[in-house]
Amino acid sequence: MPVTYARQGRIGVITIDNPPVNALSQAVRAGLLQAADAFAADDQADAAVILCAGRTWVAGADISEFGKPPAEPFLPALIDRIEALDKPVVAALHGTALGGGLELALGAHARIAAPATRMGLPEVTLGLIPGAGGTQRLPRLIGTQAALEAITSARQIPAPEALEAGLIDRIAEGDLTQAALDLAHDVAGQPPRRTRDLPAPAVDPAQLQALTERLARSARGQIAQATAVDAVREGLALPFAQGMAVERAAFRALMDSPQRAALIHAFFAERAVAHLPEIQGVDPRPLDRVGVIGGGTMGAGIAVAALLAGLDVTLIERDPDGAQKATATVAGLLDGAVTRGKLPAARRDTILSGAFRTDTDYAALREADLIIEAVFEAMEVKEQVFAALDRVAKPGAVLATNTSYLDVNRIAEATGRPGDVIGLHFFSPAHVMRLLEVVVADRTAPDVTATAFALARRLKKIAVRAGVCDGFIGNRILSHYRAAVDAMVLDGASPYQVDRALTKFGFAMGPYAVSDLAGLDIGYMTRQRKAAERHPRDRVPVFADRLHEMGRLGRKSGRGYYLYGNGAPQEDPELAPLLDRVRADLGLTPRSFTDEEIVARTMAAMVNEAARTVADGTALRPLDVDVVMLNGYGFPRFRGGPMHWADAQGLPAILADIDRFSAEDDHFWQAAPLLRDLAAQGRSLADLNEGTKS
Ligand code: 3H9
Repeated sequence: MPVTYARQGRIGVITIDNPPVNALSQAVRAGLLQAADAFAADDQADAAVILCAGRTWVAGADISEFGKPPAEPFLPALIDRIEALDKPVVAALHGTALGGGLELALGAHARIAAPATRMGLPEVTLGLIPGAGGTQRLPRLIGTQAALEAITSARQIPAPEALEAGLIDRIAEGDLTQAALDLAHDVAGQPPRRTRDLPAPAVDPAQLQALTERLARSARGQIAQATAVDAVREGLALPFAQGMAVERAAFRALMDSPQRAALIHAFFAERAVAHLPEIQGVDPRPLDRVGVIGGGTMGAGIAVAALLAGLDVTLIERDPDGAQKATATVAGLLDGAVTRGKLPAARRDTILSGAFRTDTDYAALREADLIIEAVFEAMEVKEQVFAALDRVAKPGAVLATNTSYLDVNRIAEATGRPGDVIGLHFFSPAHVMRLLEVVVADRTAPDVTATAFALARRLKKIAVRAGVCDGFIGNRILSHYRAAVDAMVLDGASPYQVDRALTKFGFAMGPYAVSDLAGLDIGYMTRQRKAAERHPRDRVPVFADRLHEMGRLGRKSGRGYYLYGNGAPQEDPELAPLLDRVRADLGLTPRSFTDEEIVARTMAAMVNEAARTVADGTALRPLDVDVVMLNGYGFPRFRGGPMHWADAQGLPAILADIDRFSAEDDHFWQAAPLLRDLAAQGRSLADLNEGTKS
């Protein structure tokens, strides 16, 4: 029984106990309805409290029920029933009161919260709007503007702010249950204060307009945010019951939308990646002291990520000058965290004077539980570092490389303890980006993999398991679709059009703007590295080499594909003639591409290579690819990731595109056998996410 009804003195106590997050499953809704009826019929109870067992108040509707046929009782009706009771009900919140959970609390007649409670309506992050009264009750309690801000941003409001805004009535001092019972005693005998009966607040058209414009930028391509604004505005202009009908209709329409399916896939996929079969039941090794080798952008970022998570960090640089620079970089990044309100200034000071130190001698890493190397990307350098680490690291220390493409098996063989070696591919800036590719080499011990996943949890990052290959999951797929994009530019597309088409599709940035940000020397070095293994039919982006030779390195040199001054990046009028010259030298006749064609080719290349990474085990499942591309490569979340997107298009449609492109270039465009097999069997990539909730 996930919901129980009992009585303490003259107060009815309704307890929800549905671990892990007390989601409002059908059983919970049915139980709540029964409990509400029991309370209504209980002459001995003058008021009731609703409490949750476990770590949190209700965190929302049960998302795993979405997309399935809805089952009664429906949440809006249940909340209406509770609100309509003629004896007061107190909601006692703790943990996170989210979505339908907060809506349930809004239907109660008084709300009390433990001091650390956070409240929010995160439905837009799932492609939905609040569907159980949130758009109509929240504005009545805290005003239209504040409600719109909360709903469209999905922000979690801390208890003190909620109290000030009028969202809750009290913050519990001491024991929450006792404080809730006290509040119930205080309101017992009074007429219930129903949120629905509060006057609908005014809507300021100018503020609404400003919000709509802001959302057009911040929620580009997404439909839920604008739908939420409309539901609040239209609903508040009507009597409550009609306002609820407006909300319900909009909620139902979104429930049927591909964006909802994509965003919920992303939600469950991000959790599924942590359930790695090979480490089930395996204890991670102890992890308190971290060593970082190399204090460049990456090393300093990793050090800061670890420091912010409360770990002790020793950073090794080559000489005192390097160590001093690294300290300055780390201090600068910590300052940034203070400025952004992520770190109290006092904690920065204790970190810098206690948990963080630099050294120039590997011997300082003798006590480290985990050592992460972030030195120059060259096999000989890495091998030297690992051989040296082998001499100083204590037995059982995890030895990690932050390489983004090198062979982790070879690096592991440079030590006498390959079982302790693993790849930890952080993304830059490492203290901000949430993705961590955990590269498991042939001989990596399971408890080393478990330690990597435990580290990710501690750093609040999303770890995805990857196998060893050039580029692992993300960079391997990137280099393949990047080749498709560069081929279009060779054939006549403008890099600016490519960037526009792909940002319109939803990518955070276009590939050429990304090149400028990373530095054109990065791609140049990669091409040099791979030149020897190049196939005669591989198409070389000669224009990129030309720009590099001209010293146009991107943002850092003020000029790459774009021009960088004080304002926004500008298109460079000299780029088109340069491209024309390159094409003429290669004997290519330029042709035009539509935006749709650009997207189709980019996506087909991405999906094709992604299917190969799944087929050869580099990625465990299609959902692992999706999580990598969503969190490390700016793939639009509302499209769910390339594998989810491919299923939504239908694999036969993707294959038809690949076959069409293959008629021009059958060297690059060869359909992955996995795609062909799945399509022939009428199956989807999602079928391979077997045993997961997505
Ligand atoms: C909604 O409410 C619609 C209504 O307006 C209208 C309805 C008519 N359902 O994240 P964690 C699972 S929309 C089902 O790792 P944390 C999760 O998959 C909903 N399952 O923990 C995981 O399972 P597993 C609005 C859920 O401590 C486990 O619980 N609400 C749900 O890092 C632990 O989750 C939201 O969008 C759910 N609602 O974070 C809130 N939530 O162990 C979504 C979680 O098998 N949830 N699970 O992998 C969250 O944001 C976080 O889970 C929360 C806890 C902050 C609560």
